[in-house]
Amino acid sequence: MTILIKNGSVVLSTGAIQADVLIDGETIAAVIAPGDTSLGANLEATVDKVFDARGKYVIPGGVDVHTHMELPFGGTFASDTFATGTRAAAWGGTTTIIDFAVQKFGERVQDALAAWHAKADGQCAIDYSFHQIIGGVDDDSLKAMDELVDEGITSFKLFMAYPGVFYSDDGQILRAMQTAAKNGSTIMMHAENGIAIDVLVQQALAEGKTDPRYHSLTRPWETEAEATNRAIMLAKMTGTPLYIVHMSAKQAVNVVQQARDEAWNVFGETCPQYLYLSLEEHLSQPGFEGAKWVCSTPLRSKAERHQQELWRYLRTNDLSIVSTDHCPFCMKEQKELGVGDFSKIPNGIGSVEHRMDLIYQGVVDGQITLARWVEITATTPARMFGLYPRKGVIAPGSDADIVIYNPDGRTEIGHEKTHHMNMDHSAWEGFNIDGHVDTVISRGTVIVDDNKYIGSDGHGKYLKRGMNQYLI
Ligand code: DUC
Ligand code: ZN
Ligand code: ZN
Repeated sequence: MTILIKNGSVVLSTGAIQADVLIDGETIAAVIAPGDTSLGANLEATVDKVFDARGKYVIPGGVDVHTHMELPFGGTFASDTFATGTRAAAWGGTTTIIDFAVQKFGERVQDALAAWHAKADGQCAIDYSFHQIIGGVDDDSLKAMDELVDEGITSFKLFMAYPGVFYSDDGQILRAMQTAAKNGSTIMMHAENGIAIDVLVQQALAEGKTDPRYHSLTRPWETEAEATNRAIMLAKMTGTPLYIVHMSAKQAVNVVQQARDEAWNVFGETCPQYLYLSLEEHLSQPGFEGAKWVCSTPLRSKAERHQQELWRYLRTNDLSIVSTDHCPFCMKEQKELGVGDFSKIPNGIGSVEHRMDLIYQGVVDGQITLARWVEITATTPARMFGLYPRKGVIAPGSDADIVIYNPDGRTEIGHEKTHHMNMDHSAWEGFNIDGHVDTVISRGTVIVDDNKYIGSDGHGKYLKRGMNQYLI
């Protein structure tokens, strides 16, 4: 199958150019400058399908490096399967996800990884890969990290939060970082001081403070900034690259900024929820409504102006990537587990379908440039996690993962009946975007067009990854 996308504005992390894009099979065959007839004066007549992208943006498919399909959490499982979650991702212009395989304490890492393959293989609408969560650092799991790197899993997530569940103490973190420093992989860190948070949670509950908003009030910014600093210092001691996930507190990103000013290999990620949603407007809604917005790190105070600072840090590249931390739970029977006790509300928000749109709105609002939109949602994620130039760019030889984005379109996101994630509500109800995902192509196959999903479960291939391409 050959496809020609003509007359569009091809947006790369380096800027936009007028060009046609020729796809042959699963890859991009050529990016053709206006007036270049070297592939034939009437190329259009020779291809199988033509898209006219006049007035539209032609961008690399989104790369969401932080999702949790079917994550076991708080006595339940994240409600999207790999089939439903990747379909929803496709609707929103994301053509690659990296999900987290979970090793729990006492489990073999290899078995945990095999279990994740069993959930995902043959199910995905788009290409996918895994990071590995190490929930029990010991001699066996450290050895397994080396094995996994050889298999193309080049990033490992540790938790400084959730004592008794995913938590690693500083000694375990140091050992895992030493291993990563030797085998060249990247450590991803959930940086919150879980020991301090657990004390604050117990104290709040003892005082009868049970509403969802106490989730944020018992995880103050200091717990994020302290853990971020500790993670950076431990990483510095070992020389491992460190990627801090889902950052929400401006003070924590300031710590990342200081490390980056020293030219240390430290990187920060944020998520749409921290750029748009807040403690006051969302988590504090009356009754149990606020449970929809319980996630960790938590939504922060609008009055403290974290959102403006996070956008600024995206401009300065102290935050390098916007992922979703997609971790959906229904209200019914899932979030409801925490009625009367906020600490029992499963943590997570579903956004995998909306990331490209929500961050495009940042372009419309003047927060970031068009090129930076592509950079933080596609190009940098691919480079950070060893998928570039196969993913994250429109260039000859790259996979033909392409989105035709219409800046004159409109996307009303939110309502349960209009999104495609397996959730009975939306954290994004009422958000309207001045743009629209018109067409999505995954490895040369059109999977979304004209407001219709025409892809298939199992089209997505598992991706072995190389190393982080930002190391100095
Ligand atoms: N944060 C969430 O919100 N959900 C799952 C795990 C996490 O770290
Ligand atoms: Zn986390
Ligand atoms: Zn996560």
